[in-house]
Amino acid sequence: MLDIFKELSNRVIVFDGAMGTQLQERGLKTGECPEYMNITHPEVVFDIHRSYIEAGADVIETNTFGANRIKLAKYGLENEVFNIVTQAVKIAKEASKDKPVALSIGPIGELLTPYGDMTFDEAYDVFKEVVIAAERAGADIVLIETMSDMLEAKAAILAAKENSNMKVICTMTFQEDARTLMGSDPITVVVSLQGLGLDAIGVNCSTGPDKMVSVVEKMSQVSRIPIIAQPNAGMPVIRDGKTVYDLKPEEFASFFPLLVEKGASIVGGCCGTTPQYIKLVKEAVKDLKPKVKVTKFTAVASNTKTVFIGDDYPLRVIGERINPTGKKKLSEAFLAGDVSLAVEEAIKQQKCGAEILDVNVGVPGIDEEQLLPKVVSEIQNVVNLPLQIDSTNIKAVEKAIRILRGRPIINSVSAKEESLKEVLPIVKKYGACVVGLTVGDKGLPKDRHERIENAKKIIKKAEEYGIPKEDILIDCIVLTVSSEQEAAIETLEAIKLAKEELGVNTVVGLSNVSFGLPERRLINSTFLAMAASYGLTTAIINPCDEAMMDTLRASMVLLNKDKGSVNYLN
Ligand code: HCS
Repeated sequence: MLDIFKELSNRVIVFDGAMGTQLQERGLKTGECPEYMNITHPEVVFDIHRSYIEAGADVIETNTFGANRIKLAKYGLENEVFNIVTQAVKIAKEASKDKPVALSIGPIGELLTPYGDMTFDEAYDVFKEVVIAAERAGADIVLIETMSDMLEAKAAILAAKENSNMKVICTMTFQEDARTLMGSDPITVVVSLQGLGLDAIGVNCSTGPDKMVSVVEKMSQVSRIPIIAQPNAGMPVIRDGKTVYDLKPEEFASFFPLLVEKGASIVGGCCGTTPQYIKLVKEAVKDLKPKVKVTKFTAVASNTKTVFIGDDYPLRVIGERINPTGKKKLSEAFLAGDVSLAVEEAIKQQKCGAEILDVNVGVPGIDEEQLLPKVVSEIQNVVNLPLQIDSTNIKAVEKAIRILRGRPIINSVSAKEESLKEVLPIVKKYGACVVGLTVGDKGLPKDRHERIENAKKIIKKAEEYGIPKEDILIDCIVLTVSSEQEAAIETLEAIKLAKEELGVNTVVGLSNVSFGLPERRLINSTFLAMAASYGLTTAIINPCDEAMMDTLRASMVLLNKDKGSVNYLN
């Protein structure tokens, strides 16, 4: 059997083209169930697969795009998922012989909350049923396609990863403005989804190949995995009440060298394409080599926005206010299951200039596993900032991350064995970033060297789990200068060493530094400016503290990280 992922080092892989529009051309009427053709007209489906193989496709996609119980229920076929998927895989395998078969999974057809009523768990179960049937029938790859909502895509990816051993590919659909229907841009999609264990990520449907070029180009800026592009045969137009695609096969195929140049290494077709299109695509890419790229970056994301972190960017502000410690009202609200105060606080911090929000619901006696996901879900519905999930209860962290749109930071892992063992597998599984606390077996670090030793231990262990150091923010631990005056300078020096010796990003929560001193805001904001000049990349602060934010804006001008002083002047 052809291993397409190995083969990618030699050549571009070609998937097949459209199924739905091909079925229509071969007799499927409006209102009929396309996937039921696997049962009623297997010879038609077989013939489509064979034509694609003869055209040169390396991979065949099953006729299962809508074979989930929710979509099938529209035809009274909700109990036929297993039969339809089994039959679809069987037909594809017969037709493809030694070529891999990819299970096509399209959107459920109902929106997830808050856009609709479906929950993440319900979506997960719908996908799981399809995945299990397909693997049993012998499918090789899961191709999750035409997704508009990153959370629905995530439910499908996790259903595939957790219930099968098949390779998993996911393509999202972008509109002409290069955003999905739910507002996600190509960079945000890749940053958010690639770390979930995907084998390739990309774009399909919606537009023709011309409009896809810039989407692929953006994706490849942040992609650590192969990129797939499956365009339509041009933009759909309605003619005589029918949807048609106007781009001719020759013109369609002519864009593929450019798609490969911009970073696509797996290509194919979507609606309106036929075996003739795939034949010409195959010819167009047959002598091309996929581009080899090394992508190193640190970024987190919400549903609609990516925030890059690092030396080349301004110091990023993580809002610290959603934390009940020392806050009576917020603690009481959380205990009563009321998340409205946390949501208000999120909105307020966004207005004040936070770029990421820390979310902590840790009140003694609270059911964090239930509350943390609820708070995260409500906050992400109203605020478009990436989130930092802050809890020592790893089960609560995992539950919150599952239903989160975007890429979070997990706060935190320490250099202690049990913490590394508990937290890093979750960081890896969900492709998150993580705060690495430079606290080890000896407790709080006494100087810069102990901080760096602890940081090294975290980085090494993370690498063993396959987590690159770009995904770690080393917390250089701020202690109180009023009890130990050298504490602040040790933190600052550790920030510098972490950057220069270890090449990692850093974070601090800095209000501790001034504890017990008068004029705390003065000490805090001065320390922030100093930390910025030592190379700090991220700070956990109160973004509504004007002294802090003013100092930060001024520091960014002086450090040449606010080009044209744009933020400062505004
Ligand atoms: N592979 C599916 C995608 C539809 S958007 C089809 O029918 O061609």
